[in-house]
Amino acid sequence: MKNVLITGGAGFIGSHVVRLFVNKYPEYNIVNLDALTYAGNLDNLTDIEKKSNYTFVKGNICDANFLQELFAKYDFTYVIHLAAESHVDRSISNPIEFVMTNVVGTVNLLNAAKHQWLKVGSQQSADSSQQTANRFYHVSTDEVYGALGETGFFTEETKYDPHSPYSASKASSDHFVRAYHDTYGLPIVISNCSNNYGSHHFPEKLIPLAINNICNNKPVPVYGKGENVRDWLWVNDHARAIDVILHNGKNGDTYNIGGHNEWKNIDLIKLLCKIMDKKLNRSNGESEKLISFVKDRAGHDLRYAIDSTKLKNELGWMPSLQFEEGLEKTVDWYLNNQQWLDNVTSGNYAKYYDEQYVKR
Ligand code: NAD
Ligand code: TDX
Repeated sequence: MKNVLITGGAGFIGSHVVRLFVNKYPEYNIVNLDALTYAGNLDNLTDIEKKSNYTFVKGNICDANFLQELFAKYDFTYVIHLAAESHVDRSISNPIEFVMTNVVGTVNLLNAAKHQWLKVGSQQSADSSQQTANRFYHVSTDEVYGALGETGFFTEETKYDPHSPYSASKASSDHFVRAYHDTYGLPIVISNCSNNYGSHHFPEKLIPLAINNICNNKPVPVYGKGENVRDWLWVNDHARAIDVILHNGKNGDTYNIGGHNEWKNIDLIKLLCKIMDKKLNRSNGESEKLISFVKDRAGHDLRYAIDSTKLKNELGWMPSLQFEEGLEKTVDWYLNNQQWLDNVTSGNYAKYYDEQYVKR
């Protein structure tokens, strides 16, 4: 039985990755390590929490000693690292938390993996073509590439040019992961994905925030003129890509993941309003009246768009779902899970799982 560490597995994307791996790989013992910050919610995983190949551990990646003990206990074969502070607006008001978790936390994890996998006397070398039994998979974002103008795409060769404290912290963590590969020969792989959407998305992010506000007849804040463009990918397709890259990606390589699905924020919100009118039996155009243009985000990147040709050509991955269908599915999920939404908006979801904590 291989032990597989997934960090941040109680968050939005992490919970989908945990679910996929627990269900698809009964031969893996999936250890979900999560600090349960405001964004981590064990209610995201109630359908799989009792499975025998799943273990939850509450812990913080900023605690280096705790990580070394955890690696010694489980001797992980793979690490899939998703734990992060993930919201750009929060990074603007509190950058240091992003440095601590996204940079220091990632380096702590790298150190723990290096300590466990590259013991003194091991035959590992810094040869990037070497395939090894272990793998440190770092989940990153397209935001490290900065902003595009009206045309063009981010490829794996695009120069890093982060603008927000969030993207700067993610860029820094990406550099550290590559440095551990180049310097110590740590077997790594990195993926940079575009904006995800789907179920269990915390309602501070654009799509779930808009759904929640429309339901409650509250204004839907659109930053600036709503001209900024994002490339949206269904979260389950991201999880599928992570599965493919973990198992078949090349040691030391980077893969871009995206849906070729660009939307101006204002067009996306208008589409969402139309879907919501239909679902809530409102007259056509009623939800759109809630759109409220507000002050722009500082340093707001104009456009992101991912070229995922490498992933398609080398590993055969393609998005599985059309955006309109995925958005409707997402709306349905939120309408059918009002209790989840009420719990996360009230902060009433922090559960204690003392018996499973790893003692410090
Ligand atoms: P999220 O904020 O929903 O979840 C983050 C999880 O990490 C939470 O469960 C939280 O409790 C946990 N966590 C935070 N700090 C921690 C710490 N110090 N120790 C242990 N656990 C901690 O984030 P998400 O949207 O699911 O993003 C997951 C990863 O994917 C992040 O690395 C993010 O940068 C990346 N990413 C996200 C998107 C997106 O559209 N959401 C796109 C591309 C890449
Ligand atoms: O209320 C809002 N109004 C608005 O117009 C919010 C919350 C956002 N926006 C705009 C800002 C962006 O142009 O909508 C777009 C999407 O915003 P977010 O949902 O905050 O996502 P973004 O900033 O693009 O970052 C997301 O994608 C990349 C994730 O939060 C990151 O973790 C991921 O790396």
